[in-house]
Amino acid sequence: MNPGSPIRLQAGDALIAVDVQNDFLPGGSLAVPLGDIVVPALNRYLAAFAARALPVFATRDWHPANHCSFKAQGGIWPPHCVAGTSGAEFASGLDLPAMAVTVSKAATPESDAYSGFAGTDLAARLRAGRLARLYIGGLATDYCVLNTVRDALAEGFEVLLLADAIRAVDVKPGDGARACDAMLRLGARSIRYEDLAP
Ligand code: VGL
Ligand code: ZN
Repeated sequence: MNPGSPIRLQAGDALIAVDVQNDFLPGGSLAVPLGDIVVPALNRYLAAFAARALPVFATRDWHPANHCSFKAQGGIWPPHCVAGTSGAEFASGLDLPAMAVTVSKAATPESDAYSGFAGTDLAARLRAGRLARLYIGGLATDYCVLNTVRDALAEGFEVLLLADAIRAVDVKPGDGARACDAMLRLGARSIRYEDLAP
């Protein structure tokens, strides 16, 4: 349910595809349950952005092989998204435009970063492009999407959470739903593709 007028894509809008990488998809080393549904879901938004020549950013986990979040180093995750491996590649079916800006994060052994804003120039790039309203979807709802949305709001951006283009890890059942609640409480608006003006 999303009362209100249809959303018109406009100058100042940007799409942020969070960590749509092979290791987070079925068959990957840290597969998000049904994570692959975000690919066709995001592709619809990507087509709408492409039709209006609006900018797209794609964040990616870009870990060294000895990253602190991996179990061998005392972290909680299996190795995933090791820089330069096929698991770290964006999903091949994701229709990223040639102009998409890639934002790599958590690229040193000691730094973990769930947020696309943490230790990156994402905020500066968005401001330089006079981008104010961010459409955010991808993986995973309860980690990188949650933290990216939280930082985006803290940085003063308006956030439209793409409710039909996110999936959760759900280490604990309900984590994804709780993350969604938290994002809405912080000021994000939850939208679905059908809420866009044709
Ligand atoms: C993520 C777990 C570990 C994510 C990244 O992209 O949500 N989750 N690293
Ligand atoms: Zn990671």
